[in-house]
Amino acid sequence: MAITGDGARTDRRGNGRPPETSAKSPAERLLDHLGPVEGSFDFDELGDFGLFAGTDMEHLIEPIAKAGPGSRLGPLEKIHVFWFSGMSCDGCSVSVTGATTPSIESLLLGTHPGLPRVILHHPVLTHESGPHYGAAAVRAVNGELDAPYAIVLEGSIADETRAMETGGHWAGNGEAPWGPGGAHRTVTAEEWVARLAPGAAASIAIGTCATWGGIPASYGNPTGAMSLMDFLGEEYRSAFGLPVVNVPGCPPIGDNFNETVAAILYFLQGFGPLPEFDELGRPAWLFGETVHRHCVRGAYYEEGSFAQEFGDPNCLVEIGCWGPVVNCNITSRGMVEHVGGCMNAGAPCVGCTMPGFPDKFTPRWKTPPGSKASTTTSRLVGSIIRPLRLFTNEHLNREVSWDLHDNVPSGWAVEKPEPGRVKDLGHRFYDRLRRSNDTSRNGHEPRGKRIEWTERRDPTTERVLPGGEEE
Ligand code: FSX
Repeated sequence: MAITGDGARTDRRGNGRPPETSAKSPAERLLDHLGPVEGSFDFDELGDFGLFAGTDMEHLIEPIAKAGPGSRLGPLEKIHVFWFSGMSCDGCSVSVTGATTPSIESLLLGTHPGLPRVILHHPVLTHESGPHYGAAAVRAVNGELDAPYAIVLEGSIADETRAMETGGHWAGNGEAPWGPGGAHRTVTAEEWVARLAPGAAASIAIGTCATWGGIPASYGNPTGAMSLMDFLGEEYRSAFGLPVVNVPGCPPIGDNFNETVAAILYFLQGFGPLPEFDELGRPAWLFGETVHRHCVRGAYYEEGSFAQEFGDPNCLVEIGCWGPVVNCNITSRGMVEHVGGCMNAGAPCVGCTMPGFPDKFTPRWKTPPGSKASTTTSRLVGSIIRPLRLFTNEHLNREVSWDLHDNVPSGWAVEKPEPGRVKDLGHRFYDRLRRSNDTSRNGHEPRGKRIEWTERRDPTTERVLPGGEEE
C-alpha cells in the first residue's frame, strides 16, 4: 500500500540510497493516494457537542479583539492560523506560550496596530473539542472559510502511508467526515498539511522537527519522518507566493517564532516589506550569527580557558559545545524574556537549530572533532594574554592615590600585599605607555593630566601632595 517513491523518503535521511528523483513532492503523492474529499460536519445532526452556540474561541474573544486598534487598519481584519502537530514533544507549543515579543495573547486580541487579529486553531490551546475542533479546517479545505489562513506545523511529518499499511496512523489531529458514507475518520497532520498548504497565505514550520526533520527523522527511525519543506517540495509556494518559512530550534525560542509571524503578518497586510529570509527560509536577522559570537562564555575561549566538568564557568567546547559553528541567537536572546538559554545556563550547544541535527552532532558531550585546532591556538595565545590582562587588571583596580601612598586603605584589603619592585616598575611602565598617547587635540596639556609621581612629593618634607594637580 506504500505510495510510489516511498523508499525515497528514507533516502533523504541519509541511508545511502540515491536522492529523491520523483517530479512530485511527497505531499502531492499523498494526495494522489488519498484522493479528493468532500463534506462538512452536520452540526444540526451532531448537536452542540458540549459547546453552546457562540462559545467557540473566536466568538468568545471577538468582542474584546474587535475593540482593538488592529481591527481598524489594513485589508485583513483577521486571519485564521491552523496549528498542526506532527512527530513532536509539544515543546514548540510550550515555547510559544512563553513568548512576549509579541505574546500569543496580544496577537489573539489584535492589540498590534496594523496586524490582523489571529484566530488560532491549536490542538492544546483551542477550547473547542470533538467535531468543533476540526470544523474550521474542514471549511478551509472546502474553500468556505470567512478569512485567509496560514498553517503552522510543529513536529515532523510522518510518512503515514507506512502506518496505513497496518491500519493505524502516527500523528492524528482530529477528525473529519471524510470516511465512507460521510463517517468521521482521523485526519493526520500530514493530510491536513497536504490539503491546506497550497491555499495558505503562509506555511510556517516551527521547531527543528518541522523545519529539518529533527529527532523523529534521525537515523533508524521507523516513521519516514521528514521536514515540512521536504514534504511540500522545492516548488512549493503559498497562495501569497512564499516558500516554507522555517523557525528552527529544539525547542525554538518562542519570541523568534512570534516575531517572525508578526513580521509576516505585516507583510501580508501590506504594511511592511517581506522580512529577510536566508537561503533555507530562516529569518535572516535571527539566524545570521553563530551561537559563539554572542556567547557569555566566548571570552573564555579567546583566553584559552576551557571547562572540563559540567558546572565549570569556562568555555564549554571541550565538553561538547558546537556553538562556534551553529546558527542560533540563543546567547543574545535567551529563552524567555532574555533569561536562560543553553550556554547561559551551563549547557553546551548541541546544534539543535541546524539541519544536520541530531545525526551530525553525535556523539554528544564530546569535544567536536574540528575544534582541536582552534582550542589549541587559543590555549597558546591565552597563556600569554591572560597573565598580561591580570597584570593590567590589578593595576586598574587601584586608585591613583593608593599608588602614591603605597597603600590600599580598605578594611577588606588588609591582607593584600602591595606590588613588589618588579610589578611596581611594570605598572609605571604601563602607565607611561598609556599616557604617551594622552594629548589634547589642540596640542595643549590636557586637563587633568597627571604629573610624574616623583614631582608630586613635597621637596622638603618628601610627603605626597594631595590630588592630581601640578603644583
Ligand atoms: Fe521537536 Fe517541538 Fe524538539 Fe520538541 O514540539 S523541535 S522535539 S524540543 O518541541 O517539535
